[in-house]
Amino acid sequence: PIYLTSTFAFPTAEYGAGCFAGEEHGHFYTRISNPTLALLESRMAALESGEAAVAFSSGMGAIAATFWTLLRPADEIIVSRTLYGCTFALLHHGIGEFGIKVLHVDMSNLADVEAAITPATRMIYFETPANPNMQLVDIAAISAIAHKHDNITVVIDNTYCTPYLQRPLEMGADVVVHSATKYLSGHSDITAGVVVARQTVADKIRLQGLKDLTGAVLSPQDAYLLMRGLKTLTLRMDRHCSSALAIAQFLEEHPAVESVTYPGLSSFPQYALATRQMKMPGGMIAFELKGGLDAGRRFMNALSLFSRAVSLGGAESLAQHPASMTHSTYTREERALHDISEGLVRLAVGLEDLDDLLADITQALKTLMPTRQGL
Ligand code: 4LM
Repeated sequence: PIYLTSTFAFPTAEYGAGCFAGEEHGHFYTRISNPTLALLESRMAALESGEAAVAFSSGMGAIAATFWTLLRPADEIIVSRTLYGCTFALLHHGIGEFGIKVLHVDMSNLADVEAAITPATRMIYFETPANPNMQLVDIAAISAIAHKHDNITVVIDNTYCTPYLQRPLEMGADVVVHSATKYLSGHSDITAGVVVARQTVADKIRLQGLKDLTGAVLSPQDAYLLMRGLKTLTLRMDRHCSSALAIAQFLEEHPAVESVTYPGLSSFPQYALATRQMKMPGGMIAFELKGGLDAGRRFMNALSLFSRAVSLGGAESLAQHPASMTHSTYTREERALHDISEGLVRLAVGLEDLDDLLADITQALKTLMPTRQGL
């Protein structure tokens, strides 16, 4: 059932007081808990092999609540080099301005991560694969380094993979965050976020990060849609992955294409890690055309089945330009420093017929090829 209520009646005044004192465990206000959200949370905890989960109204709500709950001024957070644009903005224009030191490290070099840890380090945070350049981070290796120290929480944004492809808690991470707006819900019809963690950590994130600091509670109606999406997660991910692999292979062979970055290609620099850590290579492709940004824009404008749109994980295939869209929160200089090329085009491969997708890409690439007179 969808419990469309913001508040719950107390049978007695004493019971209500007990709820607020933490002595009673019933639902009493939906910003703290709701039966529909509780069902979603128990399913997400099970899928990620975690003890407990907390649902949010967006991925950014989940990430912000996690940072604000687990970090304090003078703490240090080590993050990977490339992150989703709004996570980067939250770090640099949000928590970084409140006295928390943010340190970006190339996590493919484990010694650099080790060297960056100080007594003030409280969190290591990364996406793998990273949005938008697909760089991977070795979850087990980084978790092992972090846990040689007291008090460092390893937090992983598992949006690109979902627990079907990668389960960070089983590899030693402490907390998983999701934009459930993407593959988990799967239909581009809601925004949602989820945090999965140990019970004590999840309780803290619920009572501080969700209840007091962000108030970013998911609507029960959207929790229902998210649970409906979860029922087809594996079927959808199988299709996203098989189509993305075929498209990546096709792009790699095409004369108009400069480079393709996709974890399922043997040319992918971290192919061995991808095979070890991910069940399948996912539905996201980053690629560059010969002719860079200008060619990328012409390609995007020529697409007709792919939509020009940000986001990912829905049924519809999307193409976007990170430097001017999702990662325009970085300055041009910051993008150069963080390995986000100006010419990169990002594809979120959807569920349409593969031949139709390949035909659309083929005709769009054709517009970039030099035409010979008379042909
Ligand atoms: C996009 N991404 O890339 P909400 N973590 C990751 C993400 O890709 C996103 C979020 C968190 C895109 C949105 C426009 C790895 C979002 C943030 O959008 O707040 O649910 O999640 O196109």
